[in-house]
Amino acid sequence: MTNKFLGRTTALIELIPEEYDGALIMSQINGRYFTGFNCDNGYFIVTRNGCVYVTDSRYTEAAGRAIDWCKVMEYPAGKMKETFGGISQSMGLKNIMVEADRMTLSQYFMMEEMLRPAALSQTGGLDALIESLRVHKDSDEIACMKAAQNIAEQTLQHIFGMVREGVSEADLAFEFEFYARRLGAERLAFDSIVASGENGSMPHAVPGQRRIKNGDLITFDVGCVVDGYHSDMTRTVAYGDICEEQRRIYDIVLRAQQHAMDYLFAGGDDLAECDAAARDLITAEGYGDFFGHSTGHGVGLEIHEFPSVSFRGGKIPVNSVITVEPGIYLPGRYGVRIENMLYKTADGAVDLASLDRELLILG
Ligand SMILES: [Mn+2]
Repeated sequence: MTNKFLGRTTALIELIPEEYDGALIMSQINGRYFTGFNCDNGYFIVTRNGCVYVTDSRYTEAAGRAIDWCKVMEYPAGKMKETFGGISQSMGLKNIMVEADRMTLSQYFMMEEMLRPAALSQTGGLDALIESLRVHKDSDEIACMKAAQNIAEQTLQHIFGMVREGVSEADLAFEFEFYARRLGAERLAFDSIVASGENGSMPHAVPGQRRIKNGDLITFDVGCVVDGYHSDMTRTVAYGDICEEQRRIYDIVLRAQQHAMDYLFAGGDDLAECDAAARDLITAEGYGDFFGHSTGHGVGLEIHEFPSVSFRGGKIPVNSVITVEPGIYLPGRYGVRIENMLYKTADGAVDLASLDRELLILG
């Protein structure tokens, strides 16, 4: 069996420009991606002449077991500088790339001091190289995201059964977390959004004490995490008697989402065209001013990752996972958003969501 983490690390080394010996990866997310080990204090030094993973005594044993294809070292308390200085010298490091997007200035100065005499890169570049690898999901990653999505769907159906007059947004959000974790979610992908009635016009409303009442549209934006991988889904449902315009904007959003998804199913691979497929339909129906955000985003080890489905454009990478989530938000009144997560294949796309999208009227 080939080790996929060694494979990812090797792929990164091949992307690193010649003027650098290698890279220092110290963010938890990227460390996990390249080693499979989830640690909040790991320093993965990747070079053409070998790799070393450095951590402290809390994690040495577990790291040694998890990363058996690379040298694992412990820096003793108070001996960080000696340890990293020794590594830098023995590996002959001169110029190292760092994760400019993911480190603080203090961390930069600290590592510059620790790894002397090696220099750390002062411009970005490593982040984009890592992004270009992470964006292509393998079958294990897809399986995790599908599992997370399945838990979210089962849980949301359970929540739909709880919607009645007087129940608060906060109650529904809390029950979502409780139920999802009991079904095996390691955690939620983000704080659930439950936005009812006039709160629905705020795309990222925080669930509060507002209670469900007749005539509400209720937007649920929820996700779970399985083995580090996130799911993301939004459904808007109605409670009781809704008006003609509420039905109308629901129908427009659903058609806009379907239009963008059909673009992907048919093999479309441009981010701006995908965004426009949803946006132009909403604009043509007269609600363009009420759809302010981009149509979607990449999902994976993080809930929002490369690429962005927006006017900025660019190719949609094969094997990436992106969301399609148009919405219409009428300030002070109500809002609708519908979101599915899709897997982009070589000649089309696979919908990773299976929960119904027809308007569900509860109560
Ligand atoms: Mn989303």
